[in-house]
Amino acid sequence: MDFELSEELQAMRQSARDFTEKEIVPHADKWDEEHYFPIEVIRQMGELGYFGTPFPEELGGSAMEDGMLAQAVLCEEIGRGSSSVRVAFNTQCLGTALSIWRHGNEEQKRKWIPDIISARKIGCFAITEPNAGSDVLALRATARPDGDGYVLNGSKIWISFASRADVAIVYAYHDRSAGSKGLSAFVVDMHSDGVSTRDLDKLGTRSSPTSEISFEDVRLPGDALLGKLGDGVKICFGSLNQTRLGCASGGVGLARACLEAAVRYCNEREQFGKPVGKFQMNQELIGQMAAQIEAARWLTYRAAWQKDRGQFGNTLETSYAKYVAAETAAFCAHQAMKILGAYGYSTEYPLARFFRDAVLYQIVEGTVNVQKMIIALDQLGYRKANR
Ligand code: GRA
Repeated sequence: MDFELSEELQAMRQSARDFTEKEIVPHADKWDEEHYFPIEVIRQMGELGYFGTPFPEELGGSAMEDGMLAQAVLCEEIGRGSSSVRVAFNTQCLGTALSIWRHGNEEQKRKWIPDIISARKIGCFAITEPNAGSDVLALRATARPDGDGYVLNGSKIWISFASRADVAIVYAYHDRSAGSKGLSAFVVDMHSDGVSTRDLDKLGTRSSPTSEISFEDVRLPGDALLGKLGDGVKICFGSLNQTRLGCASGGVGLARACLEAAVRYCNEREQFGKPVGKFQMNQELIGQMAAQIEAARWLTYRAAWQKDRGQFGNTLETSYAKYVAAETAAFCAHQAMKILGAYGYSTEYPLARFFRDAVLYQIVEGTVNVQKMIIALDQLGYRKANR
């Protein structure tokens, strides 16, 4: 066991930290207020290789042995600056390019991966529907086999980046009568006829567009199918198991931003003749926040480290990380708010944004309750999480 990041990863972490300070932190509040999607920053991250760490060089990646750990490290740094921008790790790597890499054929890999991980093309993945949130298999979209290809119909909701996306991984039933074996995954060109989107407003992460998608008789070529017909469940749950890592890392980043804001305030603000950090009630909050962030980060690193050893099916350990990180983000946002008081509640300072964004981590990519259920069913011996 080695608790040290490699020198290469330490350097990457520092460069992502510098990038976040320079390109994200000064603008994140304004972007959020204006619902502005900073696509140019995401393209820059793509050029810097942030989304390509686990991929081979011939596909434009950097083929790092610890490429998934690198995703966790980079995503935490970006998430510290903006929970909206960190979504890009899921749309450009963990939920899109990585699924194509793990399940696609050579032609699909060459066609899509270099453009997605460089962010020349924006990606998204579309699982959730109005009536299928936690209950994934209740989704209703269909991709009816037709000649050489398929005809896609249905609607998706809460899909990050969909309205700006060039490509989507879409989950739809090719045969509803076959139950879970009738679900398939498709790589869909979002500029196809019959695709339309509508942006949805939300409490937080407002510079990450979130949309409904409508697919109306969209003709998909035969090579849109990812893996084999019926591989949809495997690809979908496999992909969620990677995007949950992105959420966990983002949650750790956000929690850190809250801690940093609280520490700064504790040292600067004086009441009753001394800095408020001298009061034990605030020390208790700082101590709890710092310890929980450490715990969440190590769970996240462990899950990433397993994936780097080929254990992409580590649902249990990924759920531990996602669950603890989501609760830590919410906890730290709340505790920091207690410390900053009116300066936290004011929209002139970033803590109000962190507070709104923290809620997201408890909802997306499998709610906190879904993570606890996965863990509990495994513990009770009812359903093994890693399969
Ligand atoms: O027996 P069977 O043939 O029916 O197959 C079952 C099982 O073997 C079936 O799925 C199979 N399966 C798998 N197959 C291959 C399950 N896991 C795997 C796997 N890893 N590989 C049904 O399985 P089940 O265990 O009976 O599942 P369930 O009870 O239907 O559901 C379990 C559970 C609730 C945990 C699951 O559905 C789940 O994880 N739900 C949460 C969904 C979720 O995370 N949604 C997030 C959507 S994406 C998102 O939020 C992003 C938004 C923002 C953004 O775009 O960034």
